[in-house]
Amino acid sequence: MRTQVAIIGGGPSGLLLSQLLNKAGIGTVVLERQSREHVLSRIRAGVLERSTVDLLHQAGAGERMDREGFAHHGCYLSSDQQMIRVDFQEACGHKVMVYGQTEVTRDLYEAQDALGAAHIHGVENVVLHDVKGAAPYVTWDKDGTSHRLECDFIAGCDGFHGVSRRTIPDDVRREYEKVYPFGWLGVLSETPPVRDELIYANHPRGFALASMRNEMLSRYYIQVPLTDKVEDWSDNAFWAELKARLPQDVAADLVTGPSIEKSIAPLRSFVSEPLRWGALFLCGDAAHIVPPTGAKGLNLATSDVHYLSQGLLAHYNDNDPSGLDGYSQKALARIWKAMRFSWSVTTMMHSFPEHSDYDRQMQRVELEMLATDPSARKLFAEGYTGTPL
Ligand code: RFL
Ligand code: PHB
Repeated sequence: MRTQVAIIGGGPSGLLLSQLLNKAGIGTVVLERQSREHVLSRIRAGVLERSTVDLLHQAGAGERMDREGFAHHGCYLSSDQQMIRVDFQEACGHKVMVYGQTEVTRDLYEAQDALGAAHIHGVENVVLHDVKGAAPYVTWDKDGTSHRLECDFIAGCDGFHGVSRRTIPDDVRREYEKVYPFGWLGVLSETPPVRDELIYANHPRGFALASMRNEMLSRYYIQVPLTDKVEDWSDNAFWAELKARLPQDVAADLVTGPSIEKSIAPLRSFVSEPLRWGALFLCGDAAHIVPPTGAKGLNLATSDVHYLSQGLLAHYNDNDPSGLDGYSQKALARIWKAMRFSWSVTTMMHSFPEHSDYDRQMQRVELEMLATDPSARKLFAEGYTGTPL
């Protein structure tokens, strides 16, 4: 089997890349370890920056998002009982879209089906070969048979635990990592959201987030120690803890109900450089992880895909190597800015076991600046709505 671009991983990065390339007449094969149903059952991101919204339109996968997504013109940050609203529109002239990653993925799969793009699910033991040589190829096993795919390029879109990044030798790869001493316990429930905008809550008991998917689907998170297990948290215990961390007037309005999904995600910041090694290009979570506080992970994945697809188009259409040669540097410049934003919001909003009274004063003054200083709100709004591509 032969294709132009072999794509490892059929999450949002792999699907969007495949879609943008197929639309431009470039052949791809997506190799995904899980079934499509499994990929579509994962509950993850909820907030799309304008650049992601634009890219989904460009990919021909934005129609349902336009109908069913919700434009958000601001969000709240709460500090104990105080609610601080950052008006994105007023502070920087932009907005974000609330539309779940599950829906983005579903729309991309449907757009891929319409183009007849090639996907192989249930692949095991994926290995990347001759990545630095003239004839790269990928092998895998499926249903007890070995397969081989020859290609010009390989896109590593296989997430943090994938095989692509680890194919780059240790002496080439430089990794930067910060692991936070807590995780987020998330609950999805068929209840009306407590407010019509997101609330990021700083509270001495720990961080909480009130988010949503639509008028009858809420997504809430609370900070928990890394040692906690999902089974430790009954629905009742979750709702009681969430209420304790939200301002009292907000908590009084909270409608609770049975959870339809409950999971714990650890928080980390991670970057692996470079993003290119020979014919291999890393995109999305395969190359970097941000803590979810800034809502940046999916948005960084789509901006990587934008830069890579532009580079591949210039290569195939104009024989111009500059986009591919500059991919790593260009994508990393944007990635590091989003790293800073996600780290700073995470640091401002969470309870850290090692925090002193001094650190807590720093959090208080940062939140106070957001409440009182338009230039602080502008910086936050620009970071949240996203750096232009
Ligand atoms: P994914 O989604 O992990 O997809 C990678 C795919 O590769 C497959 N795979 C393999 N396939 C073949 N062979 C192998 N060896 C393979 N190994 C892995 C996997 O099965 C999978 O299908 O990475 P991708 O495509 O780069 O997308 C990244 C995003 O999923 C991620 O950044 C976001 O979900 C992060 N994130 C958020 N991002 C935002 O922009 N806004 C948000 O509001 C937001 N909230 C979140 C989040 C992530 C969260 N969790 C669970 C970590 C909230 C949470 C709780
Ligand atoms: C979500 O709705 O899942 C969500 C929203 C904003 C974040 C993280 C997660 O910062």
